[in-house]
Amino acid sequence: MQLLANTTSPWVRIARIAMIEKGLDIEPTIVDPWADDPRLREANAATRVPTLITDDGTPLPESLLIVQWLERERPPPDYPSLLGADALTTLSRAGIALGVIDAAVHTIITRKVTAPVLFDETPVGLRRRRTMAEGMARIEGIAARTPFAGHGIPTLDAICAVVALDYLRFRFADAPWMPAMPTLDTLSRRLRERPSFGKTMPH
Ligand SMILES: N[C@@H](CCC(=O)N[C@@H](CS)C(=O)NCC(=O)O)C(=O)O
Repeated sequence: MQLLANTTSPWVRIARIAMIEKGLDIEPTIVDPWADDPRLREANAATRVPTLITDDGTPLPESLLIVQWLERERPPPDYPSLLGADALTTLSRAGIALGVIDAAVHTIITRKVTAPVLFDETPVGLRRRRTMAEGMARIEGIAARTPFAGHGIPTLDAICAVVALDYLRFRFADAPWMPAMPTLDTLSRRLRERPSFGKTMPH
């Protein structure tokens, strides 16, 4: 099994955390998706990370498909459930964080082809920023009212929330529009003690 990955992508991190929590702690194969690495291009027509290549050589792109496959291949009770007892609530919460991650990655990628100010201050750039700020404020509110499963095995909502938070701290460190997120910061610090989160911090 091979995981084509890089060290910054939040999508890669979701897949890696899920794999490690399911007992598949394999060393990722680091590739640069922007350099059109031939191994990545062959395995994934979209040339994006993460792309998993299973033991029988089947390429599996898309972080959430990898999560879905893991849940099917390594189901509870032998392995931890990534969906928890209330799958709908878990997925609904995860959906907010995924919107944030998408907006953040979109902003960073668009900056590659335009000057930062040019994109960030455009109507679309401001819309992406609003998604990040509002999405994280909502997740923070939810986490403060009904804690994520931060004490036990993290489910997909906690994984996505912390991946979103750590990615924003990594890419938009001093952004004045970032809401205060004390509950999520605490959750992130606590989960970082787990190898799945600790060894996959963006860098
Ligand atoms: N929906 C995909 C998104 C993957 C993605 O966009 N990966 C980025 C890195 S953050 C990438 O490889 N980009 C290269 C490109 O867009 O050409 C997933 O969930 O895996």
